[in-house]
Amino acid sequence: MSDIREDWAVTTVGQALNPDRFAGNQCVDVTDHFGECIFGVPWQQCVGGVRGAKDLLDRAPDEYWTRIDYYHGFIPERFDVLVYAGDDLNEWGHTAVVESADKIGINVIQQDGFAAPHQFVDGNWYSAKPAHRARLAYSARGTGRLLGVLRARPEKLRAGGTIQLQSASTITPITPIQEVEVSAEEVFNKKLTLKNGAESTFENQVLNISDDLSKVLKRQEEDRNYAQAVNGKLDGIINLIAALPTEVLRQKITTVDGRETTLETEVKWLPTNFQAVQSGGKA
Ligand SMILES: [Ca+2]
Repeated sequence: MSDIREDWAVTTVGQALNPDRFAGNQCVDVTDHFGECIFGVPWQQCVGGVRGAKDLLDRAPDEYWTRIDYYHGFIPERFDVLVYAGDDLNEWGHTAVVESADKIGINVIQQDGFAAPHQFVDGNWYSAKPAHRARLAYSARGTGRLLGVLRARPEKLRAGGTIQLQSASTITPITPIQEVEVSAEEVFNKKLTLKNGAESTFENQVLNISDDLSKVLKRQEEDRNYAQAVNGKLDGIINLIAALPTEVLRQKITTVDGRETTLETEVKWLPTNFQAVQSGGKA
C-alpha cells in the first residue's frame, strides 16, 4: 500500500495552501493541509487552531501525533512536522514538513508567511507564495530554534489514494434552488396572516378588494350622475337668469338678512358661461 504522505509530497509543491482561508499562505497552512490529507479529517480536528506555529507542539492532539521534543543530536525523519520557537524577528515561530534531514540541516516543504509575492487579503498584506522546497537550519534568525516535531501516528494514516481537497469537509455544498410547480388553486387557497393578525386566504383578500373596488366604482358612478343633475339644475338657473332683462338684474334688492344688493352682483359666482350668455344677450 502506498504511503499517503508520499502522495502529499508529490502533489503539494507549487500549490497555494490556505485551508483556513485566512491571512494568505502561511506556514501553518502547510501543516494543516498535511494533516487533512494524511488523516482524512479537517485540520481543526487533527491539528487544531493556533495563534502561531510555535504553539503546534502543545496544540496538536495526541490522538494523531507523537510529540518529540528536540534534544541534542536529534535528526528528524521524513514527514516529521517541524515546530520552531520564533525569535525577535518572528514572534510566531515556524512549521514545515520534512523531506529529509542530516545533522547540518533539514530539507522541507513549507510556506513562508513573510515571503514575496504578497497579496492584500483579510485587511493586510500576506504571502501569496505557494508551497515550496527549502533547507532550514536547526536554529536560525527568523525561525528561532527547533522546539521539536510532530510525528504522525501510523495507525491513523489514510490509505493512499486521491488527495482530499483543502478543508473539503468544511465546505458547505450549495443546494440548487428547486423550481416548484404551483397551481393557481394552491396560490388562491394559501393561508395569509394579515397585518392586523387576522387569518385569511389570498382568494378571500382578492374577493374583498374586488368587492371594495366595485363599491367605489358604483359610488363614482352615483357621484357622476349627481354632478350631472347639479349641472343640469345650474344650467336651468343660468338660462333663467340669462333670460331676465338687464334692468331686473340691476334693480336694487334687499336680502333676508337686510343686505342691499342686485341680482347681477349675487350671480357673479355663476360659471363664466353665464357671463358669456349675458354679454351675448346684450350684444
Ligand atoms: Ca492561511
